[in-house]
Amino acid sequence: MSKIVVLGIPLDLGAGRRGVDMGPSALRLAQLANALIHLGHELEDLGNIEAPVLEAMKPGNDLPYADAIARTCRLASQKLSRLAPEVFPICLGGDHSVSLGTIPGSSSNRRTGVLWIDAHADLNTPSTSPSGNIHGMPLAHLLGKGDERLLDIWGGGPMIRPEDVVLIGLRSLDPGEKELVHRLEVRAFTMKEIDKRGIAEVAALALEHLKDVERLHVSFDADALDPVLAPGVGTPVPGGLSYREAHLLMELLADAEVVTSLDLVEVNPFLDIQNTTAKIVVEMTASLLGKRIL
Ligand SMILES: [Mn+2]
Repeated sequence: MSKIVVLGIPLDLGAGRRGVDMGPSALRLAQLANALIHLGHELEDLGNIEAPVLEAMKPGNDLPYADAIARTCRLASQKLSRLAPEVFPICLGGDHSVSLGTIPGSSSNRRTGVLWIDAHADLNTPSTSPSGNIHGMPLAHLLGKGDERLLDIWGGGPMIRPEDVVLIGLRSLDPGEKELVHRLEVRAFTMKEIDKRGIAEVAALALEHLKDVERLHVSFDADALDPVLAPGVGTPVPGGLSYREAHLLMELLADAEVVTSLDLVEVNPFLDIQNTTAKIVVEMTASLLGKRIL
């Protein structure tokens, strides 16, 4: 059993649609803590990192809100980096830009692998992004490409190696993201790969690919799930992971006993139906942390 720490990061400045700042509340109200305590884990909730409110800010000219996002992510990273290495952090977003803080913060200064479970690759840079929204850019920055203010969260340059990243659930990429996946040779399992191989084989290949890392961070974007199941997300894309595919992926990751930290991001209760999306994400988390059918 693990010692789990929960940290909310109610940041929505990286997203194009509002409401994802309520994600931490939605996940807590969906009984995240109880679900994990029930499995025998020890859990401490550290509350939320203070995140700026859009209405109280002036957007910058170039990359809107980059300074505020960098500040919030740095606070999250500092808080997480003070945890003992054996503690398992669960970070509640917020939009996916929070991973700019959670991944360096959870790395314990070790070689860290990242399993990015998402409909999108989040591999845009400010120069390739069609929307300019930073939640479509965190993975590119973690790989060392993009805006200095965001790279500076961990002191500049790449935070992780391209060979230590695996993407699962992809079905919507911009041209610049496709180019970066090919150029950096990032291992990417699109929905086509999942349909062809089955999620069990994909999980095994992903784990094999990441076998040399010392820490393994799972960054789970709720929009990886099919929007029929999980409608409470800002950027839904049809044809996502089914209920069982997502559970099986989590169960197989749990069996491997290699995951050391987790993000749960992009849950938007404002766009949801009776908190369904947060409830499913909590179920997925329980599977990742050892809930078994038998
Ligand atoms: Mn994402």
